[in-house]
Amino acid sequence: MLKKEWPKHSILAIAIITTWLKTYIVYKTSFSITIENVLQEFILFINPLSMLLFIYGISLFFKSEKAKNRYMVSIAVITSIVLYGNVAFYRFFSDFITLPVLFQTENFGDLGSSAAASVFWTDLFYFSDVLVILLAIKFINVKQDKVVSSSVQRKAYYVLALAVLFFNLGLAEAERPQLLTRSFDREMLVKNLGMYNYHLYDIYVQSKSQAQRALADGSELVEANNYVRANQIEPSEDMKGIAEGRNLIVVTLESLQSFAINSEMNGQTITPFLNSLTEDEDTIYFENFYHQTGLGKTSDSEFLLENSLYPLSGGAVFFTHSGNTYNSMAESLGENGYSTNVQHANTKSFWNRDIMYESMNIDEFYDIESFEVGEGEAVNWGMKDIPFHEQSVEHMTEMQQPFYSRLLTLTNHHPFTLDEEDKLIDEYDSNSGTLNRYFQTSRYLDESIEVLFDELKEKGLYENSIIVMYGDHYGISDNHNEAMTQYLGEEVTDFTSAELQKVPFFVHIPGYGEGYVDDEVGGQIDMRPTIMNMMGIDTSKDIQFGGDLFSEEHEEFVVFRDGRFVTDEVVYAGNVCYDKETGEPTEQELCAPYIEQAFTELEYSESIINGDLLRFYDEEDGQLTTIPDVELER
Ligand code: GP9
Ligand code: MN
Repeated sequence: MLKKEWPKHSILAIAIITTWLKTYIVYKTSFSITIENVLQEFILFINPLSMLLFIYGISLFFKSEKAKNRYMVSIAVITSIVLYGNVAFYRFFSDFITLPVLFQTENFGDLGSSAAASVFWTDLFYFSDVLVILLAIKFINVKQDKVVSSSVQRKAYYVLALAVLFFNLGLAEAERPQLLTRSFDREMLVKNLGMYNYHLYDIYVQSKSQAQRALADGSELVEANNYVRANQIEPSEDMKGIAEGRNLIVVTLESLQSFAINSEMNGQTITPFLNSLTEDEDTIYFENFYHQTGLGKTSDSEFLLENSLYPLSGGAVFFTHSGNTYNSMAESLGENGYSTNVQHANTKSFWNRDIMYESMNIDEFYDIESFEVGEGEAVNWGMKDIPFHEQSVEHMTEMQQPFYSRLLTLTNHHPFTLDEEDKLIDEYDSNSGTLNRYFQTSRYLDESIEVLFDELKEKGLYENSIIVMYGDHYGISDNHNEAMTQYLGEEVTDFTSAELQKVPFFVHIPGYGEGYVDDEVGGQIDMRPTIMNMMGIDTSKDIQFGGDLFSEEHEEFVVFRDGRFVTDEVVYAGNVCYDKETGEPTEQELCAPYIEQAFTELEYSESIINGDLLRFYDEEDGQLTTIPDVELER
């Protein structure tokens, strides 16, 4: 029986196997997908299979042999087009296709003309499975069997397909935890899910946000805007325009938490240079400043910085809403005569930056391609921070001034590995290798900042710039509480954990002369209004959820992305209200009024992103653009 049936599905088997193998060969020859170990290679190998089983398997439902064959050829053609489309795109953009790029007409125009210029006859290989299937149909004599596949057979087949899918997902989860919820990199998605599954996932993510967008109209903005206006504060008069016309350099201090500043580890100073800045006459250091990022980590911090909106509760907004209209700090500075860019020695598709930066109107992105990584200059995630800063400043010498240049550091990133020669202090001695190494990489990051300052001075860029630096998010998660308890000498409770969300925030203004340590409670949401006021740009009509940290009116209320919050008196975490001073639980009433407000604030910000509501807003005159008769509160 089995023997008899085998030939019946031979075309199906041939189709699946050839498309599968072809896809794997294309992965290996037409894309540069980094493979670090055998497991990753295995995942890459099996990842086309589940989807191919599903779609080719539909042929089992066809009655006529002809229709069945025609269907399989069509699938081979469609999957080949998808694959080849990605190859063509990759040749020019070193990235995989995602729906938003197809709608960004400029991108597409570029692609069209350049792709046409280099179509080779060898590209026919990308369609080789179509040919194999056609030949198989022609020459293989499939046993003619009047009986259509039984439903039991089809069920068994789809159980197998599902099993392959879950096996693949399981391996991917083991290799890259939170791959789907965080979805940090297209390459990672393709590597773990496969090209075809990736596209389905991309379609799902993008259509979900498109649907929410389509349902939204400008009227929802009225409420959010009213809330923003009701909480709006007057920025500081003293700091207004203090850096007007200067270059603005914003440095993201990867994974740096405030506990490393002005403290020691086994008698060794962790961040000597940054410590010196806290006492520097040209620096204001904020010691009660918190990160507010969610799953989007670094990219969320960039989002907060540029827009003064909260990132999303699920997923990374850089991925899910990269097609939105934003009124970023870069855009405003651009309108005020600044050239704007981001420098980061990593692949540009990481966190979907290449696409999101276009939406935020950042003129240029110096990604890994703009840097020369010499021998010994890469570790862990990529280029080391010291050569990165040297080359970044080199780039600055060529920028049109005044510029806004944002530098994203990378060395102090989990798993915090360093080359021997860059270890300037010893490891710590806890049971967490992560924490032990963290001190060393933080020390290296600190060293690299000193290099940055020196380079700026040497290149004559220092005096006419303002340098703002902030820690993006935690480096040491709650998984290392035991080791942290040892380091801090006190148990890490929910209260401590919330306080550990403090990240450093430095405002360094060469020539300022009145530096101090500021204990104002603030968060990343406040960076945009604080910086813009110093740059002399009026943001009174912008929709921002933060406020100028230098203003007398600034409200000491920081909402974390997960709903926890901190004020100057209380910390609310794990549904318990703590006294900020003592860390002891206190009366719930002290937190009660803020609980609702924290929620409302996150909701309004989320509705703006989900509905892409800023497309209805004209920040020039603070008016809704589509519903002219709605009067906004001012
Ligand atoms: C990657 C870098 C680190 O480009 O920004 O990302 P993270 O994992 O910290 O979000
Ligand atoms: Mn980061």
